[in-house]
Amino acid sequence: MECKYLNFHGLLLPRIAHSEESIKYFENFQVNDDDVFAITYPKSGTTWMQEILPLILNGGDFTPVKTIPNWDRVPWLEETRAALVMDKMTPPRLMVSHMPYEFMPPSFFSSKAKAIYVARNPKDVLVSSFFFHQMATFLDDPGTFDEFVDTFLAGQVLFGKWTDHVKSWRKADLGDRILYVTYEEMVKDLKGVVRRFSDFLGQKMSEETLEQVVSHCSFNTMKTNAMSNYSLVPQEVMDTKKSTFLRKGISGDWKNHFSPEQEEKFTAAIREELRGSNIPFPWDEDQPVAV
Ligand code: PPS
Repeated sequence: MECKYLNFHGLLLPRIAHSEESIKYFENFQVNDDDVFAITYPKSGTTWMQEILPLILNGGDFTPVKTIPNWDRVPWLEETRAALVMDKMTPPRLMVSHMPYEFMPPSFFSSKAKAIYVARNPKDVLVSSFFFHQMATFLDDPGTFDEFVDTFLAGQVLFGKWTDHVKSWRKADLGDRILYVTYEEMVKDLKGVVRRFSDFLGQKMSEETLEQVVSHCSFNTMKTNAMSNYSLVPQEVMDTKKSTFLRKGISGDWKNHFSPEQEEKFTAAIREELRGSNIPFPWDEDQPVAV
């Protein structure tokens, strides 16, 4: 059986959306100073950013988010669709990427392009990914939850280890070109975060537009937007009987899935890998440890 993944420097990339050519396109891409990137480890809020960013940059025009699928509206730079839609985009171009920092195209580093890095509690990332692996027929079966905890910790998942991704982007030398935010902050105070995004991107937004954007980007509204909820994808590719893409949209769902033993093992492994990196571990309010 053909392997479902492409191996890029040890990272697993699903073949359904990546190819040797798409990676070449990514590596040779000429980044412009006014380009805007949302960077995420998979299952950390990518689709959410694909909804929010166009609305901020176009002053609250809802046409694109209601008429263009998320993967063409704000494409993944490393995916095959990028080469097809990028030329048609009007500046500022909006992109997402799951790539670790060191693999970004050389022109990214010399440009003034801005990046927003969204991180999510890795335990919730794992849960979201587990259900995604069950429904996405282009990914390997995740096995049992216990097995998937090990697979995740070993980095045998899409785009490698969560800790490597977070570390690579946290030590990024981009000064005020980068903004760090967490999925949890977005869940707690979407309005405040959207305001931070618009300030960071130098966009003015009226209170009325801000309210409309926040309402449109709520989980329940996005779930009904066919341009963002993956209902355009055939059932044979994403089996919605097993799980939906916009599944729960909450923080802390891990508590419904991790056993105490799995949680202990997982947290110990993540902390060990983040040790000395000075990255705060802000998710567990009962364990507010900076490692
Ligand atoms: S992917 O496959 O990497 O593009 O997935 P990604 O979009 O990064 O992550 C999917 C999870 O993000 C949740 N999501 C949201 N949560 C809250 N509010 C809004 N508006 C929203 N939009 C997407 C989505 O439900 C997935 O998380 P889980 O925990 O599985 O529900």
